[in-house]
Amino acid sequence: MKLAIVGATGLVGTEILEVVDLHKFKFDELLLVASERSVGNKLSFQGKEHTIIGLKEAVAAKPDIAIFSAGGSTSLEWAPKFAEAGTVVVDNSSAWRMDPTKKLVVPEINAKDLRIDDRIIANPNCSTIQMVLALAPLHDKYGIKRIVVSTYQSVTGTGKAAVDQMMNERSGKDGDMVYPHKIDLNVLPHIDVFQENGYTKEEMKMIKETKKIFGDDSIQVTATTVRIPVMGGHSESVNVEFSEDFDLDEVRTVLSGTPGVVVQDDPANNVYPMPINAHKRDEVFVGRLRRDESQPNTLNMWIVADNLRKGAATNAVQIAQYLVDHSLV
Ligand code: 2RA
Repeated sequence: MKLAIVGATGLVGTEILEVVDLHKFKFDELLLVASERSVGNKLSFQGKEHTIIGLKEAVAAKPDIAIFSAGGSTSLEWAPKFAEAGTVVVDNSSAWRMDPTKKLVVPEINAKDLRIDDRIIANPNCSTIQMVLALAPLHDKYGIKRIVVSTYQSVTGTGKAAVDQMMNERSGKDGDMVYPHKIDLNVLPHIDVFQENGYTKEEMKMIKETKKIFGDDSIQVTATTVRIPVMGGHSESVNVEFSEDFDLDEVRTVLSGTPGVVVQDDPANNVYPMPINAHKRDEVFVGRLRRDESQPNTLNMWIVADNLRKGAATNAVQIAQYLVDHSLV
């Protein structure tokens, strides 16, 4: 098994290496790939020193799997080249997610749809992954009609420069502005670019990706995505209307029995999911479960996950592991 990590020096790339190690993902050879400016630098992993290589050299090495976290333009240009060389690409960017010929995979939900000829596999957006993982078992049981979601997203979703902006503001230091406004002691209802319809690209990703992952265009979704000055992960307030009525205890039981989901729901004892507790965890945490008393068959949920873990690195490594376990690579 020859594994390549493309974008190995970024926030997500670093997290992918951590998860590869933690999950004991087996490989015989590891290729750490980054932009030209990092080529030749050394990076130690599992007690071994690796020299970072460029994309051309990585394609020529014909890795079995290449996990990409290098931005959409790099994925658009290079994922097909790796695929042509016989590599299976698991891509964290949005480049391929809505391509009708590509699978958009959260392993617990739809890895079973993967086939041997899937050479470029898209990892959904972090804010989508945590929401659909928690909603999937409820969709199976009660049938989702409509989702209203508001997110509270960590600055790590933007990358290292955004973390630096927040920490500089917090310590009173000058530094580069990644966001159009201050982020510390503030919130920005603005993630990615605004579209003609007044939604941001991030909001449209949640809307479109949710429908694709559930394979059901009839599900109505609306989203407001907000950046907040935290590090540990993304939080989401989800209001979901079902076709069928539900029993709250049954909802708790179903969620508690869902792989990758942890229910933390005991408000009387101040127990509910928080990003500070989700940091560096692979699970999706669900709490504040309560019936929406303003309309029938509708549930309110609070969903928190580390966006660099299940929202990116963990999901991607789980896809890679599924490929290996099912001889799809
Ligand atoms: C964000 N979900 O949080 C987007 C991309 N990682 O910025």
